[in-house]
Amino acid sequence: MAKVKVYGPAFSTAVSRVLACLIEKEVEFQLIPINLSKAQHKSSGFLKLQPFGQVPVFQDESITLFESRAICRYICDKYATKGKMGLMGNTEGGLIHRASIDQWLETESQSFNPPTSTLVAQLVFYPQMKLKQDAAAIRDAERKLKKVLDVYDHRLSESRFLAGEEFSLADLSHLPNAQYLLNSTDRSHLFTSKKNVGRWWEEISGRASWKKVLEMH
Ligand SMILES: N[C@@H](CCC(=O)N[C@@H](CS)C(=O)NCC(=O)O)C(=O)O
Repeated sequence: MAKVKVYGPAFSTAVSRVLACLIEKEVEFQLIPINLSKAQHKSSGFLKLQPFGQVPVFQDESITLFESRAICRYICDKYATKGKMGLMGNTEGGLIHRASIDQWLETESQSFNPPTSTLVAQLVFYPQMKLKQDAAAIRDAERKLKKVLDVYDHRLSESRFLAGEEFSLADLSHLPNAQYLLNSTDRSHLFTSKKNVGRWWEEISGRASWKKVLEMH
């Protein structure tokens, strides 16, 4: 079987979400480097694959996809019988478990990602790119993230993972932004000060798949 292709740099949060999913599912892939600082993602060739000029792009046989969470859902469905099972639920858990995973995946995308991606951009990438930080945007994102993590801490007092007792795509999807905030900024306390969030982070970030992604950064 031909390897699937992922276009983009492994340090990109959206790219590393897809890489973590592929490694969990034991799907062989080829990572095709795209140099963001040389604006390769804005070239006419790349825009034919991804009309918004962003990474990642994913190719498997005749399908070309963008949007990291949609790519991960596709990988879980297409490679359902490979690698880690149940990332998007299983027959035992049925519709209710799958709906719960979808709920927390959407929560990641709609509630966790906006403040965390602002903080990662402002606190990690802006200094590297010598861009001026926006103190008001940082404050606002931090305030919003605290509220989201209060909800998470309560949820994680009831269950080991967000969608129940099994690690799922919903947990995996949080790894990239959380990794930068916990390890590349002085804001790790936002997570570690919360007992259940801290315990959850230790468990999900300790997965062998995620350690492999970090080695690729
Ligand atoms: N919602 C998209 C976000 C993609 C995205 O924001 N990619 C960033 C890297 S993490 C990018 O390409 N940034 C360059 C740009 O927007 O010009 C996904 O999850 O795939």
